[in-house]
This record gives sequence, structure tokens and C-alpha cells, in this order.
Amino acid sequence: MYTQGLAQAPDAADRRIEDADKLRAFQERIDAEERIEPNDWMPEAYRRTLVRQISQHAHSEIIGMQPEGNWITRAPSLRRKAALLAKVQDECGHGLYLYAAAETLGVAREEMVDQLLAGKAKYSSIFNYPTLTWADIGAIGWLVDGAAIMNQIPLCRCSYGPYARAMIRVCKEESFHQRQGYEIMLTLCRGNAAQKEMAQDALNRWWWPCLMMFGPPDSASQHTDASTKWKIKRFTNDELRQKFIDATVPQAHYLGLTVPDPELRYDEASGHWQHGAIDWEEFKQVIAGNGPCNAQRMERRRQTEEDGAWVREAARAFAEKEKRRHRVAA
Ligand code: FAQ
Repeated sequence: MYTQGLAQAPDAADRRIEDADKLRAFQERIDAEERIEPNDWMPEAYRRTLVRQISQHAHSEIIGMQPEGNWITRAPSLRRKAALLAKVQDECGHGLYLYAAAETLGVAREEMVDQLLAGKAKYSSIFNYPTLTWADIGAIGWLVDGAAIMNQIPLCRCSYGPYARAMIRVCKEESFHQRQGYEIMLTLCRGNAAQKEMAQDALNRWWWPCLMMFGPPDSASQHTDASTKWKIKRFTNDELRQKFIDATVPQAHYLGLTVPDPELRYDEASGHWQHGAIDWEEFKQVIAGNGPCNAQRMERRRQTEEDGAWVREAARAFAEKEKRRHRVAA
């Protein structure tokens, strides 16, 4: 027994040294701005963090089709309908690239989808708010896509190659979405008094939830430190939120709209717009499942999964048939 113990001890110590060496070499690659690729060694915590963030991101894109999908049949013109249809399809495509990026980390798409359907995986809080009027479609493009771009441009430089590359295309498409949203708002604001009021009402309802999209304040963010060290995140939640506010307030002024924050003021010294307090209790409630549309969004997603079962079955049967055909040919 004693001999066995002696034989094992150096092995364990050797493994620890080897792991420490690998960890050091990994961090050196990150610090040198090298990209980490799927077959490279990576610490388990880095892999887990990426799977968590990328899968949440993918789920957000997929659930995020619902609020706008709600208005496809009611778009006010053929031009608006075509643009909205294309936008919603783009969001679906983003979800698919992101699931594919997460799969390179060894997690199956089915597993990620199961976690979402079981209520174990998160998706962005913003998609739990209702789209009550056509102006909400303008506000989502302008503000939600605007916030998404602010968050995702730095992700194009994320240390994990497949995620960073997926983000490049996603950002290009989000930028078109943001412009189509702003153009809807501009049209409404140049319209009659009722249209302008509709635009103002949409801004009133979407402003604060959009600020929450960037995540909890830095003081309460659990993952920022590790994600920054690994260059997954390049900016903190509060830094990105501030960048979004600074970019968006002048756009609201150009539209002739009022940002629904009585404490908002421009600080000459710092060159930033200072904002009032965010209702973090509301944020907590929404991510805990108690937002205005959480139940509806999940029910719709589960129903869609059920309705699509025959498509997946047919695709699997076709793939099997093709595999057999190739085997026979070979
Ligand atoms: N909603 O420690 P942190 C879009 C969670 S895509 C729900 O700060 P982290 C396109 C967080 O997961 C929008 N949960 O976390 C579109 C964590 O919980 P966990 C989605 C949130 O990861 C437009 C906990 O709180 N974009 O809009 C939220 O360092 C129009 C502690 O937070 C992305 O996912 C939230 N808002 O920073 C589609 C971008 N915020 O996992 C359709 C990628 C935080 O421990 C129509 N993700 N949580 O259980 C990220 O950049 C980061 O994950 C953050 C959060 C910044 C969201």
C-alpha cells in the first residue's frame, strides 16, 4: 500500500506542474492576442464560460425573433414587411452560427436547446417585454440592435476564434437592423402628432430595459473579471452601457424625442451623459422568469420545437439514407 502511495504521489505532482505550465502558456497566448481554436488546449473554466455565454447569446437570438415576428403580418407596407421579414430571418441565422460556434467546444446543439426548454439556460432579459405598437419595431431596431452592436463589436476581438468570426458577420447584419429601426422612428417622428406620440411611448417603454441588456452593474457582475482576463470580454458591463448612452442620447434628440430619465444630464468634465438609477430589482425579476412575457415566450418556443419535430425526423432519415448510399457506392 505504502509503495503504491509513493508511486502515485509523483504522478499527481507531475500532473499539477504540467497543468500549471499549460495554464501559463495559455494565458501567454491570450496576452499576446493570439486566437484560441477548437483543438487547442484550454482550461475547463474558459471552455465552460464560453459555452455559457455563447449558448445564452444563441438562445437570445432565437427567442428574440418573437417580439418582432409578432408584427410581420401587421407591418404598415410591403416595403416594411419585406425588411422586417428579412431582419427576423437574420436573427435566426445568428442563432444558428452561434449554436455552431458553441458546438466547437464539445456541447451538442440538442443539449443546449434542451437546457433552454427546461428553463435552465438564460436568454436576454430584453425579449421578455411586449411589442404593443408598430413603433416598438422601430424602437427594437434602433435601441435593442443598437445595444447588441455596442456589446458585439468588441466580441469580434474575442480570444476564441469561432465566436469572434461569427460576430463579424452578425455585427454587419445588426448594423443594417439598427438603421432600419432608426428609419422607422424617423418616419414616425416626422409624421403626425399621434405617430410621434407612438414613437415617444415606445422609447419610454424600451429605454430602461435596453440599459439592462448590458448586464448587472460591474460591482455585481460575477463573470467580468475572469472573462476580461481571458479576453472574452474587452469592456465591462458599465463601460458598454455608458458607450451606448453616449451614442444614443444625441440620436433621440435628433428625433425630437425625450429620453425618459429626468436625471439625465451631460457632464462637460467627463464628456459623458450621466443617467439616473436603474431598477435592478426589475432586472432580477425578469431574469428569474417573472417578466411581462417570460411565460409566453417559453411556451411559444416549446410549441415551435414540438411543431418542428417532423422536420428534424425527416432530415435525420434523409441523412441516414445518404450515408447508406455513400457506403454502398464506396
Ligand atoms: N439578460 O456576470 P455577468 C440581441 C446574467 S442579442 C439575462 O455580468 P457576463 C440581438 C448572466 O448571464 C442579446 N441574463 O455575466 C437581437 C449571468 O448569469 P449566469 C444577447 C443576463 O456573461 C436584436 C448573470 O446575469 N447578447 O439582442 C443579462 O459576464 C434584436 C451575471 O452577469 C448577448 O448575449 C441579461 N441582459 O455578462 C436579436 C451578448 N445580463 O450565466 C433579436 C453576449 C447578465 O451566471 C432582435 N453576452 N445576465 O447564470 C455577453 O456579452 C455577456 O454574457 C453579458 C453578461 C454582457 C450579457
